[in-house]
Amino acid sequence: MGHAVGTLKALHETDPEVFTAIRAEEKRQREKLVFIASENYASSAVLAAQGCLMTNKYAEGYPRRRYYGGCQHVDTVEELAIERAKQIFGCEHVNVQPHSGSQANMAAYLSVLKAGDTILGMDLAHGGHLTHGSRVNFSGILFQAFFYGVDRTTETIDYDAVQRKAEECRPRMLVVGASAYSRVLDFPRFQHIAQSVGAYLLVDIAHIAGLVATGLHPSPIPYADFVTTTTHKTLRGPRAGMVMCKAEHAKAVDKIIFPGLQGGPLMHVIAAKAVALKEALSPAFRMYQEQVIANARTLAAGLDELGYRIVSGGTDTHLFLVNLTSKGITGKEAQAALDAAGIIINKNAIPYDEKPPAVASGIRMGTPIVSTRGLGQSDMTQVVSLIDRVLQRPQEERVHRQVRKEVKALCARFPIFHTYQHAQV
Ligand code: DSN
Repeated sequence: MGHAVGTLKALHETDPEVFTAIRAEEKRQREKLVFIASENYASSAVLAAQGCLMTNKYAEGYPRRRYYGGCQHVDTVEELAIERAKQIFGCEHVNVQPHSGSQANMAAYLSVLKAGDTILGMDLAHGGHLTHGSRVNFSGILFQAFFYGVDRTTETIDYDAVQRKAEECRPRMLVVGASAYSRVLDFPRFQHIAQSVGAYLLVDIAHIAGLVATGLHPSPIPYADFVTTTTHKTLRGPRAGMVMCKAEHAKAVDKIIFPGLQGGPLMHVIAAKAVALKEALSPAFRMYQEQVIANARTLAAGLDELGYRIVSGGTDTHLFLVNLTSKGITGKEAQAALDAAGIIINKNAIPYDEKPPAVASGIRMGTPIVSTRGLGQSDMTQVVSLIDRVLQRPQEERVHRQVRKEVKALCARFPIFHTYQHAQV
């Protein structure tokens, strides 16, 4: 107990195995080019808060209404997180306690629905999310789930088809949001569809939260009953969730999160959410989000020029899907080859994919991480060429080696984790 709070030196002495794994992960994050659309590098300030001693505190309840004594300081951080979320998103109410996006969605559902009710969400196979009704997830186990998807030709949401589907299945809740859809979502239209069948509207902005926060994607707040998000994707905070809602649902949402679904809130994570939300209020954060979109567009356009088919023809956001069918390579093969070359992406089903998800015909690429490192559009042009060299010869180790070297050199031009680097043990 003699060390300064939370030092790597203490970790090294107590548990060299975990210390070594963390150091190895740090090196991986430093030296690889990551294009996983849902990942980001949280700032040193966010990491410091998330690793802080507020993890020691129990604080069931809400600020100034806790079940434990000694909550003055955790109340401060939770109130800061709440104020900042309201300021950024303009929501009437927010609960910052969900441990994850999945729990945030569960809370939104269970605040107004009961088991067996009908929900209508975007099909996972078309870019939706597991928690929007997939039968292997709580949302598909608890509720009767129906799905809408994208049009086969345009590969964008066909709103008339969503309307027809809603009229057929009469959901109690219409669920909007995606993890692999690159186009702007039309929230007024979704609200119109929900209202026409008497459904609640839940919009999950986990992927696009940073873009919504900075006005680079329209906000669903005026249209939706519930807006959920994770805080670690484009929003660049700690790994966690948040639920925003209309004032009329505030009591039900708070009650279902605690005591309904969770016990003690993770106060260290809530402190880190407050920090991330402060960062999201800065002009630099808007510039960052602009760069995220510009980088995604440049990357997609560059790949398109080399004959890679971009699903829906391009992107309005931080991500896009590449259909690799015409290149004669599966998503799984592409992921493995790029990984060997130091470029991290994930295989992804494309709409109407004939291959199983574990193989997939496509890959998903996102630019939140590389933009946090500081890479710009000219670097994206270099990345296009690196990716193409690997995917032209996915089996050739010589190519992997050469590209890996170039990736490492590119990463070295954009260093990250200064504090870790200087934390000598
Ligand atoms: N697993 C996340 C993603 O990669 O999009 C969503 O929860």
